[in-house]
Amino acid sequence: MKKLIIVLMVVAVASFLFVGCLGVTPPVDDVDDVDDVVDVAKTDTPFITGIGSGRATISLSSTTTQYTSNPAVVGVGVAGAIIKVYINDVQTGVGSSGNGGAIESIGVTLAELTEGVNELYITATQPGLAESDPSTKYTFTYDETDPVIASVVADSTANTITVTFDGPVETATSGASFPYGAMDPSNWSYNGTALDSDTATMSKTSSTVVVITPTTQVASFGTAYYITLVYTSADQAVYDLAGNYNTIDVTYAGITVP
Ligand SMILES: [Ca+2]
Repeated sequence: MKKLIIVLMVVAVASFLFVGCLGVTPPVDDVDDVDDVVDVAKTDTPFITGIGSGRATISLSSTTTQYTSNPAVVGVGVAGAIIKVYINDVQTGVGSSGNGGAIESIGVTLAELTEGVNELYITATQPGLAESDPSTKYTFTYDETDPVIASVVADSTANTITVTFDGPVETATSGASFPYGAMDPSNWSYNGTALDSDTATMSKTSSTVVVITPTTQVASFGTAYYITLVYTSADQAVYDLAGNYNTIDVTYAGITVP
């Protein structure tokens, strides 16, 4: 009898637990509702074919392409979609794709860009569908500061004055997008003595480093060494690759000659 009571109690407890478990199981309808939200298909992912029509202060890191006004995104997506432009994960522009899916010149404003490297992508959203995954990310450098001289090293043995800028400047000697003032000796003066093609030659080790070789021995210029990038006109200024240039003379002092 005792055993029977124990067995009955065990059955009763087990039944209670079983019913309790059923009680916390979500209703079937609720599960379906969650699935319905997840199941909304995403719009096909669009892709960017270029960033164009930009101001001169945009330069893409992957190319030497330069732009002269606000950047605008061009790409391809599905037809009739809302196209959102994100820069550094913040939505900064919106447009739409045409009937053929073409995305034409969705602009973003310069105020939305930060100096340095920026990352841009787009998404597409068609009616009734969820926002697509981000397109391939496009990295570009935004540069709105004038080029400056970062350092100068004079070498009396090699008879050279090596000038390093804070970043790449236009050093092409032909076919340049901007004037190539860095490679024009008449844009330079050393210790107040203006240089020109008769008194110095120019070369470069990179687009950030140019070398002035005076025809006169470097050390003979004097003892207090400084170099000046002489601003003459916009046509002859030293430009960075984004098209910024100084509008006043820039002097770098404290040059030591070994
Ligand atoms: Ca710059």
